[in-house]
Amino acid sequence: MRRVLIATSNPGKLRDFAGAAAAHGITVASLPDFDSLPGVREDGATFEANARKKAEHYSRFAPGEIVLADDSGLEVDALGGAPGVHSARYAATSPQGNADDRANNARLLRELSHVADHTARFVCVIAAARDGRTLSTFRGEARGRILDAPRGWGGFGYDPLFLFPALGKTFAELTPQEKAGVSHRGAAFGKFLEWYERQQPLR
Ligand code: ITT
Repeated sequence: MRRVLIATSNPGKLRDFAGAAAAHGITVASLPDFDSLPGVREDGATFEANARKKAEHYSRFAPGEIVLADDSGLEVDALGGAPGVHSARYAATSPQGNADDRANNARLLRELSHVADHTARFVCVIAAARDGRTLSTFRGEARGRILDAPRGWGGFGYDPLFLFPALGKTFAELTPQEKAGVSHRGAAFGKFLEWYERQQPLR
């Protein structure tokens, strides 16, 4: 079975990718020894810039292989698109460190406590790189609404607060496969797979 390497420190993302890949007869694996590799500073102004930066950096540690990295986050309309590229560190006390999901969710609820419009979208940009060069990028989005209290135990990050109206469920109430079918990451990964299939004859 074909295998795609993913560079991420976030086990929730890896589960999402596994859910998205399962339907296509592809497996995903973390980049070997990912935890021992030097990190990369995610200081880009956009999801795309950070995704490219991560994919290019980590692909140097797996010569000749296509390595995927994703940069993603939540954009809340009434908050002018925040937390956006800062989603992982929304409640962080230092500029570099990520905050844990509970603290990030608590801050989001605080910021929205006196706001009527709770519409939001998740955005994911996947970059595919080989030997330090980005080959292509793929973007996906999912629109929804932020609840006043968490619901569900699956997923990660802001999933328990993100209601997907068409299903009447939060992303934390979906299985990884169900989430992949409607999520920003699933949409971006689907575009990657279309591109990947086209590359096969050339490789
Ligand atoms: P890597 O950079 O190592 O992949 P990370 O978690 O730091 O891991 P990002 O910098 O891309 O990744 O930050 C993404 C954050 O956006 C993530 O930590 C969540 O807070 C939020 N997020 C992104 N996708 C999400 C999803 O599908 N469900 C819930 N929250 C999500």
